[in-house]
Amino acid sequence: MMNTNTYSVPDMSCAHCKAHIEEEVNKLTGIQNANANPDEKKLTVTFDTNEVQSADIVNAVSQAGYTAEKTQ
Ligand SMILES: [Cu+2]
Repeated sequence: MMNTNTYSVPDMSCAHCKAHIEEEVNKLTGIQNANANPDEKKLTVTFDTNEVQSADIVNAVSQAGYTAEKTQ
């Protein structure tokens, strides 16, 4: 099943952060779309729940060096 989650990423501040976060999240299997917005400090991810879980997305953002908290 496809699901879209939104995460708060308070320490994301510029286009470099955006690119880095999106790259790490897109490495996961099952990601359909990852869009990081540095102005709103928000990450929106659409993913297949059969292949990847929200915790994996949070971990990928951690790998990039940022903190993500699920907001919806
Ligand atoms: Cu940055």
